[in-house]
Amino acid sequence: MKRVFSGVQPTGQIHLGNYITMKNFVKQQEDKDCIYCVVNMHSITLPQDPVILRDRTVELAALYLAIGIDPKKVTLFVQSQVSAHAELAWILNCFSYMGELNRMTQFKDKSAGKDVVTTGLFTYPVLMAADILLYDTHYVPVGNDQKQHLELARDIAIRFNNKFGETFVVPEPMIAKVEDGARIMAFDDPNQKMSKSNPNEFSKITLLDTPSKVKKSIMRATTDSDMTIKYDLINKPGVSNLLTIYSQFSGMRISEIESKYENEGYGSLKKDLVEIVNQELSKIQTEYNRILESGEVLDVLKAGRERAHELSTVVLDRVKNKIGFLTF
Ligand code: LTN
Repeated sequence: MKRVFSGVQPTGQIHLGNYITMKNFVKQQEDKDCIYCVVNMHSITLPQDPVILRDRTVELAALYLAIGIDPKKVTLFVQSQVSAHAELAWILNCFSYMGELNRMTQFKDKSAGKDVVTTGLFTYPVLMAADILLYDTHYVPVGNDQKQHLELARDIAIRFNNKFGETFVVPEPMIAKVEDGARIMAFDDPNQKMSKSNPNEFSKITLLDTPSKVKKSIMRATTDSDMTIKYDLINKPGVSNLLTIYSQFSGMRISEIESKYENEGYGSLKKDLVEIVNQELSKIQTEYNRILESGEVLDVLKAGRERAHELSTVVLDRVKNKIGFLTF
């Protein structure tokens, strides 16, 4: 079975864009060996409140389960609980170049204008490479923003393999298509991606939002004055965004939705979308609360950590042998 690895940071709330990506994680569990990781070690590359970080770590795991990740099929665990990640990251740091890390656009963006920039932020992509390479990963579902990091992970793997012989599986990206909801845009500005860091609360919907917040966000969403309900990313980005979300939540094809609303205005599309989104969020929220209250999320994380530990030890020992570290 092909192996998939992906990580999500336990910072900020999960919005619809993240959710649609995570729904794709649920699909993968049917025919691939999926390893999903709460990457809290990546989160501390920027300052975090310890109490909030700990809560968010468990909450993100509960949310994974609430949206349909099946712990019998998937390995779900917390990065900091498997020390092989830190160990391999250190080793790979010694095979990564300042020059290539300096070219990472995310680093340039996140460090721009800061007085203090930690080396953790700088070597963040090396830790991500370690995450992926530790599990002989074949595929990594990534958005556009992470493509460059995955490319670096491949470069490091190839470089190491060339020097020491076949050690790492070289991972391939799995890039979602725009029609599959890869680019969910902000409600207040459909030319910008929906983002955790956007300060306008109505720019996004998060999975734990109330029905009235969902309603306000969608009803206020920026559209255009042309009034026809048509998917056209260039001329009608706002309406196209609503159609993409509608399609992802209803399972209907975009063309079907266009015909359904042929003689209708934006108001009725939006009203129905509010209903559809609220129905699904309400199911997720009920499940989420049940999972957190029952404490089952902690059992899942313990089992996940065991399996992740077993798998990663094999690869880490392989690496240690190659570079001349003792493994007994
Ligand atoms: N950098 C990623 C999170 C991440 C990740 C990974 C994704 C950390 N390690 C390994 C895929 C594979 C992000 O911020 N989206």
